[in-house]
Amino acid sequence: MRILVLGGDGYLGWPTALHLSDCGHEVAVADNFARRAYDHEMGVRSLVPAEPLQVRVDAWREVSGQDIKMYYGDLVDADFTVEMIRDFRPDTIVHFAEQRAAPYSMIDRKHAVYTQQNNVVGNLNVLFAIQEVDPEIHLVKLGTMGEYGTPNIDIEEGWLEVTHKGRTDRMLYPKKPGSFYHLSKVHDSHNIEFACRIWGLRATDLNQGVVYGQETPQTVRDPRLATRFDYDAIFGTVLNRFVIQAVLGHPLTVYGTGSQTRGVIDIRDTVECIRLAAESPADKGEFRVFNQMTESFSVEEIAKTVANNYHGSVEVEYLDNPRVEQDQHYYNVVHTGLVELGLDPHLLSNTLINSLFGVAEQFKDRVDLGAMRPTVEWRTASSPMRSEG
Ligand code: NAD
Ligand code: USQ
Repeated sequence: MRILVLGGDGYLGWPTALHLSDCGHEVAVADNFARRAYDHEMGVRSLVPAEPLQVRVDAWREVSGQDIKMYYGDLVDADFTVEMIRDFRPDTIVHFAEQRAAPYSMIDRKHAVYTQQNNVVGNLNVLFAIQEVDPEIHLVKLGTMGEYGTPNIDIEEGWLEVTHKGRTDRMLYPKKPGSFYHLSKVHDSHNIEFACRIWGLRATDLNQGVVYGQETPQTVRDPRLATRFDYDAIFGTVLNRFVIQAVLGHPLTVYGTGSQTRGVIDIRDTVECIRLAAESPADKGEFRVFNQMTESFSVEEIAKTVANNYHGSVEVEYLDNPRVEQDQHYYNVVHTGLVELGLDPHLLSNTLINSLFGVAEQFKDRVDLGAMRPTVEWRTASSPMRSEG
C-alpha cells in the first residue's frame, strides 16, 4: 500500500513512517518543520537529539534497504498539498501534521489563532485535495481524546445514539474540549464527517490519548533514527515529563489535586494502531472513529507509578493548576474498535518505564530545568513567553 505520512518529522509521525515501511508499505513523509521552529521560539529542545529528516531517511535506507520519499511544504498552502498528493498518489494519507500542544495554543491570541488556522485550514486543504485527486484515498486523521472532555456519561467511539422526545438518531458524540488546540481537533472532526457525507470520502478519526514512551523496534536500530522526546512544560506530555523529573531529582509537577483522569497509550501501540487502521480502511462515505487509548489513569496515579518504579527517591509537588479542567469526574471510555482490528496493547509496565528512565539518564545533561515549570495560564488571555535559551 502507498502511504503518505503528513507530519513525518514529528514525535509520532517519524516512528509511524518507519513501522509502516518495515511492514512493507511504500511510504512518503511530508513536513514543514514547524515543530523545530517552535523549539527555537520557546528556547527549548528535545531531550533526545532528533537528526534532520534527510539524515534519518538516509539512515533508514542504510539500515533497512527501504526508501522513504520526502516532501517539504506547508499543508496550509493548498497548491503544495494538492500537488504532493497528485505526485505520490497514496492509497492512504495519515495526517499527524498539526500544532499539537494545548499550552502553546493558550499562550495568547496569536498562538490560538495560529493553532486553529494551521490545523483547520491544513486539514481542509487535505480534504479538498483528496476530493480533487482521488476520492478513494483513505484519510487516517489524528484526533484526540481531549475532544470529548470529561462528560458525566460513558464516552463512545465518536458516535452516540440519542433518543429525544421519543425520536432516535445517531449523532456525532457531543464535545467539550479543554483548550483552543483541542477545539481545533473538534473542528477537524466535523469537517471530515461533512466531507464523508457530501463527497463520499472514507476517513478514520483516531481520538488518541496522551502518548508515552520514546523507543520503537525500528527507532532503536540506529541512534540516528531516534524520535524526539519533549519534556518542557509546553510540549512535554505528563508521563514523559514525570520520568525526566524523577531522573533529575526535580519534584513531579502534579497540577491541582492530580485527580483528573486521562486515557494513555504506549508509542509502540500508536504506530501499530495506524497500521491497523490503514490496512482495514473505512468504507466509502464512512466517518469511522476509534478511541486510540489502552488504559486510563489519574495524574496522581501516573506520578505514583513513576515514583514507585524509580530506584532513587522522588518528591511530588502539587502545583496550582494552570489549566481549567475538572479534577473529580467520571471517566469511562469505550475503546474496543482497534482491539477488534487486532491491537494487542502494551500496558504501562515496569519494562517501559525502566527503558524510559534509561533514555532520560543518557541525555539528562541536555535538560534545561527552567523549562520545567508551567508558564501558560488558561485563565489569562496572555502569558509571559519564555525567551531565554
Ligand atoms: P509533533 O509536533 O511532534 O509532530 C507534528 C509534525 O507536524 C511536526 O513535525 C510539524 O513540523 C508538522 N506540521 C505541523 N503543522 C504543519 C503544516 N501546516 N504543514 C506541514 N507539517 C506540519 O506532534 P506529535 O506528538 O507527533 O503528534 C502528532 C499528531 O498526533 C498531532 O496531530 C497530535 O495532535 C496527535 N496526538 C498526539 C498525542 C501525543 O501525546 N503526542 C496524543 C494524541 C494525539
Ligand atoms: N499535567 C500535570 N503535570 C504536568 C503536565 C501535565 O499534572 O507536568 C496534567 C494536565 O493538567 C492534564 C494531564 O496531565 O490534566 C495531561 O496533560 P498533557 O500535557 O500530558 O496532555 P494534553 O495537554 O492533554 O495534550 C497531550 C498532547 C496532545 C494530545 C493530548 C491527548 O500534547 O497533542 O492531543 O495529549 S488527550 O489528553 O487525550 O487529549
